[in-house]
Amino acid sequence: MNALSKEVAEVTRKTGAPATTLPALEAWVAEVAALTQPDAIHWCDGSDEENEALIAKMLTDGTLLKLNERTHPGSYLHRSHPDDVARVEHLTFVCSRNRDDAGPNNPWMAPDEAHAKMDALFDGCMRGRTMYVIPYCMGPIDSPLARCGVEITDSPYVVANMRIMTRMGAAALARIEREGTERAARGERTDTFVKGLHSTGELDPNRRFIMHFPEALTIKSYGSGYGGNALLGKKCHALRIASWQAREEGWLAEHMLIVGIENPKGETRYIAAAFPSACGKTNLAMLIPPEGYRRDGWKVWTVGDDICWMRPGADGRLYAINPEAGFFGVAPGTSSKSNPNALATIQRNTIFTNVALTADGQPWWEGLDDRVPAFDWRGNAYDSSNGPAAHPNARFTVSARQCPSWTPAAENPQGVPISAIVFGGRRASLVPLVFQARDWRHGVLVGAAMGSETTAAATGQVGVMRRDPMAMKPFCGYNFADYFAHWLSFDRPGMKLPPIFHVNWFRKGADGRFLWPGFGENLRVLEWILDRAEGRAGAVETPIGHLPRADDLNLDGLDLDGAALQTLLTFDRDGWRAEFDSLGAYLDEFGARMPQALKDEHGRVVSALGG
Ligand code: O2Y
Ligand code: MN
Repeated sequence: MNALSKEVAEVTRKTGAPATTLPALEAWVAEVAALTQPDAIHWCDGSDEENEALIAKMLTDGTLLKLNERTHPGSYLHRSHPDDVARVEHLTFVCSRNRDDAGPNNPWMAPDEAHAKMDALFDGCMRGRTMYVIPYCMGPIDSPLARCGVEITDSPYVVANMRIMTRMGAAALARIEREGTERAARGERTDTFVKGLHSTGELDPNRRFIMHFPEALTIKSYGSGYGGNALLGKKCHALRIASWQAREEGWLAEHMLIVGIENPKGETRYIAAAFPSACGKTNLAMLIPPEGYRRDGWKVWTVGDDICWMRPGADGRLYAINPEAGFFGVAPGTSSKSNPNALATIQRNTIFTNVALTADGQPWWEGLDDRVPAFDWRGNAYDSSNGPAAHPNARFTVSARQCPSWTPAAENPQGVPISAIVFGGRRASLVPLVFQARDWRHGVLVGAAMGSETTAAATGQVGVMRRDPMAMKPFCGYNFADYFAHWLSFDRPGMKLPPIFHVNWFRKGADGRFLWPGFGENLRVLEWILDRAEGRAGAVETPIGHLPRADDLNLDGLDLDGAALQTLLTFDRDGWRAEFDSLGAYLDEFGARMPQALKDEHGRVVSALGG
């Protein structure tokens, strides 16, 4: 037993108090301990002292390296196993009782088989290790939209990251216990927190699985210590399990950033936007307005950069919270040009994973600046012939509150009202800069049609186009056909739904160069979107939706070639006919479960496109 665990055991012995007042939680922890056989059990309270002790332990055993305290106070580098550097979609399963409930969009395994497989891996896997019990809350601790979970892990790195990414510790445990006690008083089951069991195991890629049991609100993850595979509050809970719960309970758990746009009159409107992984969500969430906009008084506020939980309010509008408390952002490409707010955010109290190091112990990655690092992400002396210095999926974990554009609205327990929903993809051709769906039903089809070219965030090939409806392909915990039906169900009397838009920042010209400058200039498109939402800006109607004309956008001070603008705002009828043929074939893959309303909507656009 190590010193830290001894200390915790001492405290428990002295007070004689059980670690939790909730019998269902106590029983589950005991059951997991019996299976995994740890040397010690540590209930995380989330305190600074606890964090400092864990960091000290990880510095001693080499899990963390201290970064330059002068330039990056309170910051550390973690190097993951070189075979464990990204999410593993092909090993991520939804284990619903009925295979069709998981849908063709998810690898599926029968729950009994999956439990047996995982429990065999977990059997005795924590011998010689400490088992950490992490109570956490996704969302502001006092929010009715927030949901709690408990992650059990043998990784102190996971504990340190969960402390940044969630509201972790004593307050979360108190909420779990209070909710359990209230349920017990009503005679209901008390284990309604999400149960996540994680072990890094031996990091053998052949013994690595991330299993979701949505009907049992349970996650089992073995064999990876990295990001979304191991920080179970994030993709596993807040998207896969939450999307299932959201469908049952009438809300939406989405892979969306939430950003507030304040106009010169001081009015702030919120946008929720879904983009596939590595399409610049973090950059858009922290956008710096172009010079002219800044001068006029525009401001941008960050609520969240990755996940959005939305539900209808009493007034029929959608209200959203960011269930996360931190950012797990991609480091490569982050610079004072691409995202000054992110760069400012990560100057202190940050855990970096798989970045390179300068000779004086500063974190470094491609795109940061023109210095040459001394060590690559594996810790070898840097040699450019070995590939990039930082791993392309290198990450920073940092509290959202450190972001200069962070807004206290992110702590509003009721959430922020959403004025527009934006879908986007990385499309080199065909898809215009921006268009607005005719109505909610058309907007759901636009979301279902989303596609993007793949990048390094998920294991696999780079640059291949794949469909990624609502950016939820790797994250929807159930059959996409039922998911589209759930989205369509919001279109009902009494709802005041936000308009839906599609953007494409990544259109390329014949010379292969991006046509749109992106970054802060994207605010010009967001301004049009918000004006449309309020019935102000002009547009031209086409079969794919409403497109702005050049005059409808504020392009003052933007140096943009006329031909480029023309391409960005053009509707290519023949190209869209082919696109809709391929979309029809995709929707058919879901068979009879695909809602007729969506097929009809597809048919409506096909007719409008003409034969
Ligand atoms: O979770 C990971 O392992 C990396 S992928 C990721 C991280 C933060 C936010 N989004 C993503 C994503 O793939 O969408
Ligand atoms: Mn994401």
